Amino acid sequence: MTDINEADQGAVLIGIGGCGKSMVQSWLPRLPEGVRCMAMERDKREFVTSKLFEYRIILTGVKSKSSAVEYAESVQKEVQTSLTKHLPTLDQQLAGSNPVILVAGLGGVIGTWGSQLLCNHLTAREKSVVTMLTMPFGFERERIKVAEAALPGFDGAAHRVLCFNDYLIKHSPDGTSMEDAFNIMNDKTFDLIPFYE
Ligand SMILES: Nc1nc2c(ncn2[C@@H]2O[C@H](COP(=O)(O)OP(=O)(O)OP(=O)(O)O)[C@@H](O)[C@H]2O)c(=O)[nH]1
Ligand SMILES: [Mg+2]
Repeated sequence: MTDINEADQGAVLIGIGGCGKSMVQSWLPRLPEGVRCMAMERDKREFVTSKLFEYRIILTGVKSKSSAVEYAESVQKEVQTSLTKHLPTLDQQLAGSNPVILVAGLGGVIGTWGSQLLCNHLTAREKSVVTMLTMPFGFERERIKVAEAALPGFDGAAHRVLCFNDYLIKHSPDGTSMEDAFNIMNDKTFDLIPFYE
């Protein structure tokens, strides 16, 4: 069996949930050679094109849509149950890759709990984990509560980057559509990616 820390095959980016996936997608044209991209979502239909990611984890068992903080524990369990089935294959996919960069927006279900569970799983296996997390907008009050509740659960990561949508949005001129604004914001975060741990 392959030792998951055996060889150094370079960085892997894993876009988790809607925000994580969009960010990784927006960086694709600028990625250094050899960086691999993967993604995790709740549903196949969440991928406009699957070809962008060389490996996808589909958490089909996750039905919960709520990101209210009072349901956090049960939602987290639901994600854990679904994710556990994928871990042996994922570990093989990540064999020799270093660092593993988890990219997610906090406040929703998959991005928050999927990235946290993966962070803890990989850290326990002594992988070098980088988290690139984005805080929701201030007006997304319930999501901010979930994000704040989740943050301490990422303590195991070797390197952490925390972005704030309230700051990222300042890069978009007034009147920009939401879609364009996200594209500009996501593009701006490229320079923050620590490819080498
Ligand atoms: N910067 C940026 N932020 C985003 C983007 N998409 C969503 N967000 C932010 O990220 C937060 C989480 O949203 P998603 O990533 O869509 O949530 P999710 O993890 O897919 O959650 P579920 O759909 O509930 O499973 C949102 O509340 C937004 O603040 C994006 O493309 N760029
Ligand atoms: Mg989503």
